[in-house]
Amino acid sequence: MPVIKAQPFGFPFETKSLGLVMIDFQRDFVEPGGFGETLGNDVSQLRAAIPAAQRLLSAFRNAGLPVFHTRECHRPDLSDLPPSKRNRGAPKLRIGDIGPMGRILIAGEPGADIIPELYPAPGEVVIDKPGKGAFFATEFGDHLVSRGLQHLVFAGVTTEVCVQTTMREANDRGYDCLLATDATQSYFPQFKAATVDMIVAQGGIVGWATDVDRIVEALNG
Ligand code: C5J
Repeated sequence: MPVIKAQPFGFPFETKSLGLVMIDFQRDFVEPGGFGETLGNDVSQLRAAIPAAQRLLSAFRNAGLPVFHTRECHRPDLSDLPPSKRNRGAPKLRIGDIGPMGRILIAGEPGADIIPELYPAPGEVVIDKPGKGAFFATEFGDHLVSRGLQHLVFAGVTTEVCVQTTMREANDRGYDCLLATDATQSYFPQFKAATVDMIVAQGGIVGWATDVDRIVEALNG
């Protein structure tokens, strides 16, 4: 079985059961005027993950392996948006309000779509999710089961929120999860570092972590 060099130890995988999960690389998180900025974040920080995420995406596509993209967003009628999520804090614009990229975090609006640099290719599954985790209230789990996947590589934003939540959900469901450390980013560098540390701690209690070069190296055999 091939093994990817990783922390806390090598990540063994079978190519036939390997998939890539690209979490929430949406304009609303990465570009000015979106959800991330309304919360007071410097969204430019997330761009650091894009070049490595592009290399990872190309490697999976070239290997003919399945790629999943997720988008955190809500129905236009807000029926899947809990009031607790809409009303929390004091953002400049709330979810569903009209911003420069359309309604904030609403399915079908330009801001909720994936950034052009990492746009899904035809045939790649795109999961719209109302929560931070990709399994909650979606068909994501069914897609993984129907393709017989067991080993999942994760990239995306933000590391400690939707990426970590989805990795934890996947780990609890019995998947082997590997975080691509340079293809994920947070608005808070210390939170990214802490997330990587807590994923690999205690013998990989949530999973594994490594950089994109190690993953590409292993995919290229
Ligand atoms: C956040 C996400 N940070 N995609 N969502 O609210 O991580």
